[in-house]
Amino acid sequence: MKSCITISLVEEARGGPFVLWDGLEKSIAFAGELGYDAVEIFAPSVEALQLDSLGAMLDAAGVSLAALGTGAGWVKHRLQLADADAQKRQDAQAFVRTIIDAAGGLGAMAIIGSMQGRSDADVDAATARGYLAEALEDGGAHASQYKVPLIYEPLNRYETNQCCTVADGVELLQSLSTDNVKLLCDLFHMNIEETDIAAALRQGGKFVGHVHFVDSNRQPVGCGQMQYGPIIQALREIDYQGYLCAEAFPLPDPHEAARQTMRAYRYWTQTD
Ligand code: LER
Ligand code: MN
Repeated sequence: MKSCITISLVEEARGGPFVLWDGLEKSIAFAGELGYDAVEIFAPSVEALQLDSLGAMLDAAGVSLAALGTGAGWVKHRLQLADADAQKRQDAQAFVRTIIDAAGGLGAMAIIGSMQGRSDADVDAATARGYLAEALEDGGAHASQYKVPLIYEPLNRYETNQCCTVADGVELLQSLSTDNVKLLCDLFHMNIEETDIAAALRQGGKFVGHVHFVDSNRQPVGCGQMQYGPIIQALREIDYQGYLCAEAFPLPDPHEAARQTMRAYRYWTQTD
């Protein structure tokens, strides 16, 4: 399992669960200094990614790009994939495609989390789920040209009513014709929704494509009450070889949160 850390470039997301906030170049360099294998970037738009120099920044720091989040489509542009309005759904899908293209060009995955939207008074549950499935079909097929999966993240009940558990996510992915969509298992959401996190990961099996590595209270690993032994054991059993990516509040500060996660990552994966 490889290490990864989140970088946010989205000012509107201040206070959110992203570790590094100090701009692309400094954040990537710092991730490299600490020995992280990769970064996951949350950007307001493709323009903010400085694609003409991002590859060089990553190379200089010796880190890979694991993934790009699409959440700014919702947080900043108020677009989501299950919107009642067909034009807005189309704009949301177009935004997702720009992120898939940017990520794919660097061999990285795009993540659909908050962009999945929710059912409400205007869109019933089956319709919202159908819109999401269409978007995942489209995005999964689009991502395949880059030989990377599209990543879909079940979220806790306070953030979506689409899929809140790994089992829900697996059911949704199994209903698709593409097999190029995988699940993001965020331990924070799982701690709220799952009966048994390790059992859920085992059930996720080959569908598990990315992990947000965080403690029960969304603080860095080791700062809450999550029991990591059974979780790491389950990930080993399903032969998970992807990233354990720190998506946590930058507490007590971004640098210490990054150091704490790296200490915890080394402790839990030392026999890998
Ligand atoms: C949101 O709660 C989350 O977990 C992120 O990964 C953003 O999509
Ligand atoms: Mn997450």
